[in-house]
Amino acid sequence: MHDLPFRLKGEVVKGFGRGGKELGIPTANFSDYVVDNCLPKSIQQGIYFGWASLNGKRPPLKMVTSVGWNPFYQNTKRSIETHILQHFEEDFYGEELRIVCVGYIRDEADFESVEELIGAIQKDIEVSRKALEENFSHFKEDNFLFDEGDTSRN
Ligand code: ADP
Ligand code: RBF
Ligand code: MG
Repeated sequence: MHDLPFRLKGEVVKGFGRGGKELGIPTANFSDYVVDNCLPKSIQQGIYFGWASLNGKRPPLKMVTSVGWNPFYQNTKRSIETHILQHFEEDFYGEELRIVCVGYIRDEADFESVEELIGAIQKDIEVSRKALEENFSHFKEDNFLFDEGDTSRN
């Protein structure tokens, strides 16, 4: 049913501005070009987990990605947003994000309150962390993530 894994790369752009940071969960957004042209047609909206890299460099980073219309906010545009499971001191807008989505967690949902949305996302993060440490750890070596040959970039 889900055509996994699927892979995407693109520049990190500004999102809706209301901001995952407001929720305490920043998300690096892919551009409309990537959303409209690079997502395999068979991929349904929902929450996926997998591995990411920035600028083709190590280390591989655990991530969780939301694909869809964010029903809680009633967005009219589909978005693809990746939360990396680690703290960054600085923003990385403009950098190249690559992701390999290896597992599907759930469909996007609507919620009664922002607290419930945050709770659901925190649960997704814990499910992802565990799955990536256990059954899906080998995908962190996926060739798509790294420019190994180009030593000037490592
Ligand atoms: P926007 O609406 O512009 O996407 P967000 O509030 O979602 O704003 O913040 C996203 C930005 O925060 C990312 O583009 C990135 O530069 C930065 N950021 C910092 N830490 C993380 C993280 N752990 N995961 C994803 N993005 C992060
Ligand atoms: N938005 C929704 O409207 N419904 C969801 O079920 C939902 N789940 C998410 C799960 C994860 C792991 C992440 C990172 C985001 C999710 N979002 C969801 C998107 C969230 O509303 C969005 O990141 C913020 O609005 C900032 O753009
Ligand atoms: Mg965002």
